[in-house]
Amino acid sequence: MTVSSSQVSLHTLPEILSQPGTWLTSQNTLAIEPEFAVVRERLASASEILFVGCGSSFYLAEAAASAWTLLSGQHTRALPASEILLFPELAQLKLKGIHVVVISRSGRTSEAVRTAEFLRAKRDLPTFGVTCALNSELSKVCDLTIALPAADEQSMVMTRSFTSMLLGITQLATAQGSAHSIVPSFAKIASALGGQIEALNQKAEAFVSAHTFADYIYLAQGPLFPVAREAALKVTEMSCSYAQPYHTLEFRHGPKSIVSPETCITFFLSETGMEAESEVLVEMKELGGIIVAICNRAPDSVRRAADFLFELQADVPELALAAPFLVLPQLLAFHVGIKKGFNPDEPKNLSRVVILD
Ligand code: F1P
Repeated sequence: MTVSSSQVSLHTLPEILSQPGTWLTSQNTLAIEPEFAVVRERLASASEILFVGCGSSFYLAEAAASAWTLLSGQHTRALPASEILLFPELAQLKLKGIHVVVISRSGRTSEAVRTAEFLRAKRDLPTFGVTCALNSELSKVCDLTIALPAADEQSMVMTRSFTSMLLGITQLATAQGSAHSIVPSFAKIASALGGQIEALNQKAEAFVSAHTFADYIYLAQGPLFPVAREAALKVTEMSCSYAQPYHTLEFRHGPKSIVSPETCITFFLSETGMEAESEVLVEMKELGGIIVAICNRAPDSVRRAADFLFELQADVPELALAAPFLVLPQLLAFHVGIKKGFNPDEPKNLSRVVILD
């Protein structure tokens, strides 16, 4: 007897499905938050912005860094908190004018809080927090902190918190008079996804029911590469499946040896790299892989080759695609977890927050 997802998981699926609405709520919250304008002005003067996080929040830091550079032209980097704590010299913190953004859903992760404390107190760097928790440990050690409580989750794994904080940071970058006005895009991506998310969930459940995979590969380039890394983490956390992210064109240089009918290969197709990336997709289909194609609009070659095609079909700048492109992989990871007998609300071996002694 298969257990239905609603009998096992009480939080994760509703939280995934709530993302379009949560994005709009969070956007409106930020627009009226007093700290938002101050953080925006402080970051606008940075010679470089260092984004920091742990786990999903590190991949979020990478996605935020890409979006920020594309929007504002400023130099950015992303590092896991542990790298700064263990190898501060390698973190190259001596450049004048570095500002730091520490991302933590809980605002309690020891490595994230300790890093914020170290950078502000020992390296005298302006340090800002982005979290989903109010009155957090993180806020006590940062100059200023932006909170998105509507995006917080009951569940262990990060889904809507990841995409909402990414869009929130993108909103910060946009407000600096960047080349693109991306804030109007949030309503467009929420509407484009909201109109199809229930059907997408049912299609994802049916796809997972019809296939059993031994390996999960996630491929992306540019601002979508951190999305591939986060998607790989989701299927590992929710279903204990082995997953690997690669830059799409890098996959040809060796890792493609793994491709078989038991390999699920998810392509996050950018608009900038569509021609080159879709050639890899067609090649991997010819090698026998099962192809999940995620794009804004699919060229005919992708439409013919994909075993599962998701098109957002929204008239938005490319970097606004990162958040909505994550929803299908979250749904697929959830249903793989249910099929394998796990409860995605309480993943094996995991705690909601990593607190160190
Ligand atoms: C970071 C994190 C999550 C991970 C798990 C444990 O949490 O590593 O990325 O999925 O929930 O905690 P946070 O610092 O963003 O609260």
